[in-house]
Amino acid sequence: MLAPLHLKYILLFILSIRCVFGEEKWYDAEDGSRYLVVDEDNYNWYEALTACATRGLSLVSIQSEEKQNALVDVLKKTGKMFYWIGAVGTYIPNGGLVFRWINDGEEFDYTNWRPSEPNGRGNENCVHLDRHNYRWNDNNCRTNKMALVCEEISRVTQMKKYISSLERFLDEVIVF
Ligand SMILES: [Ca+2]
Repeated sequence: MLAPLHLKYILLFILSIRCVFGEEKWYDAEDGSRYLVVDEDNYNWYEALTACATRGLSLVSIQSEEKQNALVDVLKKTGKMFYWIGAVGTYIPNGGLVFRWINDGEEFDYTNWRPSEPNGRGNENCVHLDRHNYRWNDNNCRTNKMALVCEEISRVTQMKKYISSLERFLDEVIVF
C-alpha cells in the first residue's frame, strides 16, 4: 500500500503534467456569461471551431465592449498568449473582405483591432485575441496554432437567429 507521502508526490506529478499539456476550464464572467477556455496552443482556427463544436459550444463572438471587457477579465486568469475567437473574413460580391461573427453571420459593429490590423488582405481570414494588449488580429486560419475560447449558444438563440435571417431573405426575394 502507498504511503500518504507517495500519494502526495503522485498527485503533484499528475498536476504538473496538466500544467505542461494545458487544460480546459469554465470561467464565470462579470457579465453573467460563462466561457470555456481551452488553454492549449495547439489548435488552428478550424480545429478550434471543431473543439468547441464537439463540446456542444461555439467559438466566442464579441459583439460589444461589455463582452470584450468580460472576456479580458477571464483571460487575465489564463496562461497562453493567443486565443482564437469566432470571426472570419468573407468576400463580398463587389470585392473587398468583410469580417463576420460566425454565431450570427453579422458584420462587425463593435471592433477592437490591434493597431494596423486587419492587415491580412485575404491571407489572414481568421481572428484571434492577443493577450499582449487584449486586442484583435487577423491571422492565417490553418498555419497558426493557438488556444481558444468557447461559449454556449442555446438552440433557442440559434433558431431565433435562423428565423430572423430567413425573414430578411424572404423580404428581399418575395414580392407580394
Ligand atoms: Ca494580421
